[in-house]
Amino acid sequence: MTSDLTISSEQLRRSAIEVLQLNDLGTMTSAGPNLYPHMWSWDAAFVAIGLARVNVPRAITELRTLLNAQWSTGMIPHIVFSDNDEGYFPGYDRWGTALAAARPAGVKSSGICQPPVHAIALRHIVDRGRENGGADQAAAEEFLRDSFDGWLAWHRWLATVRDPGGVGLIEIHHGWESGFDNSPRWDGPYTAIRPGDVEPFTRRDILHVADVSERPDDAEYTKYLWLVQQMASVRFEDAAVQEIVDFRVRDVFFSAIMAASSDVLAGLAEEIGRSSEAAELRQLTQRFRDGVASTVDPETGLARDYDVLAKTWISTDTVSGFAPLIAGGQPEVLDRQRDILQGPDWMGYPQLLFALPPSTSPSSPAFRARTYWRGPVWPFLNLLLGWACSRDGQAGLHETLRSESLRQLSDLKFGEYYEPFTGEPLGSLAQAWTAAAALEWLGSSTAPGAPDQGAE
Ligand code: 2M8
Repeated sequence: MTSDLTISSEQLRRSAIEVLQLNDLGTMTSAGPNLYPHMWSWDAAFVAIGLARVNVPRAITELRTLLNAQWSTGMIPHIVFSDNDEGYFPGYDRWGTALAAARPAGVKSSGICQPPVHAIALRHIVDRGRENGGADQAAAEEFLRDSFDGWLAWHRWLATVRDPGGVGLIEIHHGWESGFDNSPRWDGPYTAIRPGDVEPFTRRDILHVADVSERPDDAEYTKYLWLVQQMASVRFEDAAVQEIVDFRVRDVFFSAIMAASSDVLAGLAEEIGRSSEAAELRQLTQRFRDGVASTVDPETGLARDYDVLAKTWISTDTVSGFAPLIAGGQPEVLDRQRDILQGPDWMGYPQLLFALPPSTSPSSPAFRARTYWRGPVWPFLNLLLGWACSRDGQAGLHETLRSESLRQLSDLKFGEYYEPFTGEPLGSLAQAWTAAAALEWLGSSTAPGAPDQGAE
């Protein structure tokens, strides 16, 4: 248990709630107070999980706002813009989505997507609603019935448009779609990109971090914007984007979330009597589990991405290699992965301040302790891993992730990401999904009736 938590769980809970309030824009939560003044798709799902611990109706509002931005194709965009036009680049105008035929009227969004964690968030909302009973239960169950077709359309769009060949792996068209923006996973595909003329730009992200070297550099941003420009040139029309875009990668971690979320959505479908959709979603679960398993390198035991344009596997020592643990599936693959995860290259790396997996293994030459997706620890990912452990009955690993996460988060800074050796919070402080992760960890005990986590 977390005997060395230096603050009480009540203090942590209160501070986490304050961070969500600070980011609360009314009907959406900004991903971070300065750096990210809009709603991000997978951040919103984690935020909803945290909110469901304290305010079920507000958690519902979060997902409803996101779903209102769903395109007519079924795609859920990765950013829903708030009215703050100043704070973030690229903003709505630069995206060029105003000309996209599939974008819903009256909503400002980007034109790409992020991993589909949303059904998992919906499950949490329904569960919290039922625990609370009364109005919370009624609202959560009504939201499940009302929103189900939207989530189903989202999964169907991913399964058809982003995996047309049915290989069980989702194709992404921008590193931003993975959520692991500048991970070493994408070095190969980005190195191959030769941007054409990119309109001049002024970045805002570097105004909001203490050390600009933590963020991607201008050359990387030029490529990011080139891809946006390419997609805008065909008005974000799905088939045309796939024809022209310079980044086409089968993302194993995205695919694992697709498998896990489809499974959860299938369970929810059964609860509301949608049995044929439940069967369809179970098939998707199997397809994407198999797809993820097919990428595992027999030598390293880690899952890999696939570069469609270069026709090569992408092998990196990044946390995405543990995609099978998220997807679920074959016990022998998962057992081996859990051993590797807890071994000396990952959670057992001797210099780690907390036994939590860095985004890149410190044993890898690609590891950078302070650079964004190249090494720091990301708290929301640990929550996702912990959730998968609970699903699979892995109480021991769940408890390690939980107690170590609570120790990490007891600095009350709610960093976007953390330096693995010193525990320094980096990037945006008061990051919404980090606060949400704290709330969920505090609320989710593997041992029913376990004592309060504070040591005071
Ligand atoms: C980061 O990505 C955005 C672009 O989408 C950025 O750097 O501007 C990533 O960490 C992503 O995973 C996350 O959803 C987003 C907001 O927290 O920030």
